[in-house]
Amino acid sequence: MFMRIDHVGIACHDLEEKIAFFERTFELTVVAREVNQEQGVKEAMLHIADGQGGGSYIQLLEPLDPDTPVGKFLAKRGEGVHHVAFGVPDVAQALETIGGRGVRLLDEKPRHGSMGSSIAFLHPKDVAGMLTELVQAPER
Ligand code: CMX
Ligand code: CO
Repeated sequence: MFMRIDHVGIACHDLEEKIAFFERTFELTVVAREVNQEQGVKEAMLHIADGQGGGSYIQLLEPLDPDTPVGKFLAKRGEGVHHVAFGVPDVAQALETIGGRGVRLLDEKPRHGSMGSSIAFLHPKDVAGMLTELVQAPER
């Protein structure tokens, strides 16, 4: 069902500072920067590699507001890994299948994600404490 790891999302206080750190330390390149009002974040995608089914990335996330998922996470836990995103061929279908197996869905329907993707989240308490995102690449 999962094709690959699409990205690892990292919560940070200062997006520009963390972009500079990942660029100089790991020689990664920013391929997209976006503000996603619906998710309450300012974000950057840093490319790692290309594989079957699409690329893999580090997603750096700065909250737009303290009262957002990433803002609350930072206040509670500080900077660090916020979620892991799996690439799937069809998010709506994956939600139906995974929801049917008793995992709470944070999104009943796919939403807009980075670089034109469709995304949806699964409750971390039902996935071994890991906030899980499903990502479907945009139609080419
Ligand atoms: N990873 C693991 N556990 C998490 C978590 C995370 N990122 N965020 C919250 N939790 C845990 C908390 O530690 C808490 O556990 P305890 O009760 O044991 O302390 C529990 O989940 C509830 O957390 P909360 O702080 O009360 O927060 P909420 O329940 O209000 O929200 C969540 C948590 C996961 C439902 C919410 O963050 C959410 O809907 N996330 C999905 C959307 C999102 O994260 N968007 C930003 C990324 C966008 C993108 O990738 O494009
Ligand atoms: Co993400």
